[in-house]
Amino acid sequence: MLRRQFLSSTAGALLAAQAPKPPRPNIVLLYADDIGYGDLSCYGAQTVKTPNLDRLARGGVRFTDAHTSAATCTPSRYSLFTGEYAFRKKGTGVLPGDAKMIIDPSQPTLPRTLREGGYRTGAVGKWHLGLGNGKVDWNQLIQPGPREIGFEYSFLIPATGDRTPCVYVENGRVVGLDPLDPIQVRYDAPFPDEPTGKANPSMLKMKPSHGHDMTIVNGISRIGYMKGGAAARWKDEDMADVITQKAVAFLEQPGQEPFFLYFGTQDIHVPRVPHPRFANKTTMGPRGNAIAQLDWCVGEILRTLERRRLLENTLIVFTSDNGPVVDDGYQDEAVEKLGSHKPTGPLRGGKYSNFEGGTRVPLIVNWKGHVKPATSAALVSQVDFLRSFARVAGLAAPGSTPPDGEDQSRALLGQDPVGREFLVEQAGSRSLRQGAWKYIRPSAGAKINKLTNTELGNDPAPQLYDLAKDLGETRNLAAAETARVVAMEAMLQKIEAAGTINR
Ligand code: NG6
Ligand code: CA
Repeated sequence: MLRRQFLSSTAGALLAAQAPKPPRPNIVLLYADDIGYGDLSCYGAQTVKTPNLDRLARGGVRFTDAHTSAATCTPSRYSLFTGEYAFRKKGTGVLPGDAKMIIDPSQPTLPRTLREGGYRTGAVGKWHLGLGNGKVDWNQLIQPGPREIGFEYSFLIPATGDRTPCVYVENGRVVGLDPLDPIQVRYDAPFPDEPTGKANPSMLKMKPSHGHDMTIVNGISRIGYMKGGAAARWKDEDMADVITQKAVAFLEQPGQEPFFLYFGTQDIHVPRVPHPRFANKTTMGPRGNAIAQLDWCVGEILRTLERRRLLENTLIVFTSDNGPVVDDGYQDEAVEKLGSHKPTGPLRGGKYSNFEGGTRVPLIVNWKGHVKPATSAALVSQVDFLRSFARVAGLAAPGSTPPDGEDQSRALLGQDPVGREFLVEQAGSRSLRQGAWKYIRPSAGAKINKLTNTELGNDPAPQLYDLAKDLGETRNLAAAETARVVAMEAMLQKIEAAGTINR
């Protein structure tokens, strides 16, 4: 508060006297979980309708070649906030729910850059970047956390919907915790008197298909164990309402612009337990209904901005953290009721995969009156959001930002049809995109994830695809184009070496 008042009374007055104020849009980053390239009706889905997202896309730029940095959540979010490829830092794979925070508070981050530039910053929803220093006492103030990397306000799902602890954490404190019923969380062994899905399948309202057989919360067994905190445990059915209400409250604070809101939905990650009012929204069961619920959440955000007459002054970005998966560990009829729906659209693979389905996701950028409605084939990556949003906000990117993120603000605003020259995709192996060429580095990993039935794209031989002619990555041209393979492997190594200063 003090800082804001000081800025507005002195520095702000000086600036105002010198030059007309450039528009500094609010930035709302809507970050869905596991939404695939083909999961929205504005990206071709037929069996689910996403009218709010479609409206956002109709009024903005809809990207056809936009990427997360990785094919799973934690590394993608790491890159999103730091502008650094996650492969540069050890320990940035999918985290357990009791992991320490993996972003070093001394690192440059998107929220801190905006906060230091005068933005009010908030994070609501899925975090999955770890909290605390490694030995979190969930009954005390939990830090470091979002505040230490630049979010003034936070209301978090600490890890994932399927991982303990199954409680919300607001500004570092577990919400609704009864001090007489303290919480304990562990991942190494069960608590003797706390029921698990493995030992008590009859207590479950949704059974696991693989894994997910540990502590039972709200009739659903999870990954990880927890004990206590009964009053604080979430109800999955209410989660979308709870986090949307928190996001709306953040947006509604009067006279507090510009703001930056990161809104990370639990939808459509497992367990997929949308509110019963979405029960019959699609014929696809919980996975389809969770997409409908996600669209509702987006609609509530849009309606709030509209009500506050902020649409002309707000850059709204919608995207996902990795590609789609159908059976990700619960018997939720996703496979049985999928029908003709194609979660990856025309792409091969999906979540966890080196193929395009792993990291190519929907991206919609909308800024009423500033962004011309269009479809863009520009190659863009979330690793660029730090530098690009800093530019849009009229701020200098932090000097020590690692080499990965670029200022792609022109591409993101629909003014440059090309975007990046190259980008790295991280899954079991690593891939390099250069224009329409896609090189997948040889890897000894499994070809198929037998649990999720995903083609992982691992192969001991190099793979090279020409996506301009073969978007579905079916014709490996590596043997015919050996020089290109050698050049792309060399370039990948050069990119990897360029960042060794960053751990
Ligand atoms: C996997 C989980 C999966 C999901 C994923 C992380 C099992 C068998 N599978 O290990 O259900 O939680 O991790 O998803 O436990 S992500 O979107 O957060 O990266
Ligand atoms: Ca995810």
